[in-house]
Amino acid sequence: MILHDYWRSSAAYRVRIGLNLKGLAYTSVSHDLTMNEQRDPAYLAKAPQGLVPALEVGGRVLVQSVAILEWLDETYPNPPFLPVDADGRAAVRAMALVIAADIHPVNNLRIANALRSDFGADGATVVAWMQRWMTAGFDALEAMVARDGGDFSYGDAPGLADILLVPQWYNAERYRLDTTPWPRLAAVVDRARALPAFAAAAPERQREAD
Ligand SMILES: N[C@@H](CCC(=O)N[C@@H](CS)C(=O)NCC(=O)O)C(=O)O
Repeated sequence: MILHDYWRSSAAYRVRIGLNLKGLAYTSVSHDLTMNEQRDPAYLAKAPQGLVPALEVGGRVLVQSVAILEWLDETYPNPPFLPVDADGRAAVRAMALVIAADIHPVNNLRIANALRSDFGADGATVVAWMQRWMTAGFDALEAMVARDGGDFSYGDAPGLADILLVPQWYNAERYRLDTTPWPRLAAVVDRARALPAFAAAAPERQREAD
């Protein structure tokens, strides 16, 4: 498997965690987002949105981190990323979507660049924007994890919600968001980060990390 990757990409970080949890070996090909390498024509031919991650496997290119994680889970069922019951699956997918659909898309690099170039935002304004949407999402997630969580976001085993939470928490720390309002999320993140699959996927452990 070839993972089109970037050490600091939280969406790629999700897939690194997923691959590690499944015990799958992969080769990482880095696309430096600061150099706009994700827009290279050769990469666009594989991944038309020009975003990382993408996973090349068996002659196909899978894109969109959540779709890749669900494909991994369906293809390699153990350990599972989702609970067995429909209610549990809906709860975990809802947690994951708070991040994947409601926080990350408005905080992505291209959005930050557009705020600067098209709307004249300075660095402090961009950081305030990032923090605002992470705060809204984490407020909701804290309540969801209080209801359904245990050692991890849902129950006592790591799953899809944790795979998305840990990279988003990394972004929160990167943008200096005070995370003390979310003690349950913080506890889950600490527990997850202690697991080898999560630790090995961390941005600072990637070869290209500066
Ligand atoms: N929804 C996509 C988001 C992918 C995405 O936005 N990746 C970011 C890095 S975290 C990226 O490649 N950004 C480059 C850009 O905005 O030009 C997914 O989950 O895979």
